[in-house]
Amino acid sequence: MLSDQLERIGLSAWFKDRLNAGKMQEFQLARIVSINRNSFLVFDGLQTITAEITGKLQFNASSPLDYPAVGDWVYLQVFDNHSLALIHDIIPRKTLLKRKMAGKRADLQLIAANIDSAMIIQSLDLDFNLRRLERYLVMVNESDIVPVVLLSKSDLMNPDEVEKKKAEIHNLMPEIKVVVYNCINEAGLNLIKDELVPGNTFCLLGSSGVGKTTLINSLLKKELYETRPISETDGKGMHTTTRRQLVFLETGAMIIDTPGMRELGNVAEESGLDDTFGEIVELAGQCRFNDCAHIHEAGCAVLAAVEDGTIPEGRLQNYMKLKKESAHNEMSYREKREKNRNARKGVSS
Ligand SMILES: Nc1nc2c(ncn2[C@@H]2O[C@H](COP(=O)(O)OP(=O)(O)OP(=O)(O)O)[C@@H](O)[C@H]2O)c(=O)[nH]1
Ligand SMILES: [Mg+2]
Ligand SMILES: [Zn+2]
Repeated sequence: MLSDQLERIGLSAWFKDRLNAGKMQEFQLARIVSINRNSFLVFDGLQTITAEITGKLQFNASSPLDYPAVGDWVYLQVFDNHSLALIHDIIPRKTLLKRKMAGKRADLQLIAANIDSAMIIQSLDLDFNLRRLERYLVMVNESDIVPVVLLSKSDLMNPDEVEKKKAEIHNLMPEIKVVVYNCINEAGLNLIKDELVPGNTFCLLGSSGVGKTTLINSLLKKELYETRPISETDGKGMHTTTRRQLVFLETGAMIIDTPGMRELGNVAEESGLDDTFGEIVELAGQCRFNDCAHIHEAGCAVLAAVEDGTIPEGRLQNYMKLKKESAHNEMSYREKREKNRNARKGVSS
């Protein structure tokens, strides 16, 4: 029998349908709250327990995908009055937010599992950047997670500026919800609360210093997690949060705080690109040549749209850049090594 407390922390019908009857006889269920090296903090709706993964799970793991991520549901074996626990397996994931790190062998990093909606935060004063926003959107769209854009620190901007920035996003991506707020006088905070559907899991993404942790503290109505002012010299965040952390709000919504990313990493697949740059992909279908690269070709519908101002040039450039990265990622590790070796020998490929 599955108890209410698991439903309260996100165990919806989707997961219940995918539970293994045999494993349910042997183990209990819990959700990964945070990870510190080889030690996992899990919550079963009643207790927080420290756990490790079994040697078998470790032995069978062939990629980072095979290890638990924050937000994952796992089969847990609990010993000795909850002083020790073992994670035996991961329940199938509904969604998985991940990124590719350039040039590293173990180049896949799991950000969070079983997220319903990702909140991408940019601060209105220093961090607002459409190209970076597009990059985040590609990552989120690729995982089939609904994105919401939060523009923070509205107390530092005059309302006209705020409206202008909001309109810039709306003009490019009319289908994305944008919420303006700040944590000083809490304007807009209720709009964010409206987004936080009980039983759903959210994830905060964005550069260091945009106010991710401050938002969580505001929602909790207490200074539970550490925040730090951004640097006075370069206006950048101090990388205050160092670990992903699943937080349970009183309302029943769950929200994962993440450390600000130094580099966003590359995009992995084409799907997220197509979703994020839908209007460019659509126009590309109208180019005269099937293999149009939209650089200088005659009859290029994309360039015509840039020309007449429908598509900002920076957006097209960002699309091309991300597409190139994506193609590069498609190459296997071996191919990359080959290519680098040839480059060293002066062979062009
Ligand atoms: N003026 C103003 N400052 C804010 C607001 N929200 C956050 N801050 C400040 O911004 C600074 C950085 O906030 P954090 O919450 O630590 O930022 P973070 O996104 O969690 O950063 P990392 O953990 O490094 O990724 C702190 O000094 C906050 O007080 C806001 O709405 N208005
Ligand atoms: Mg933080
Ligand atoms: Zn074209």
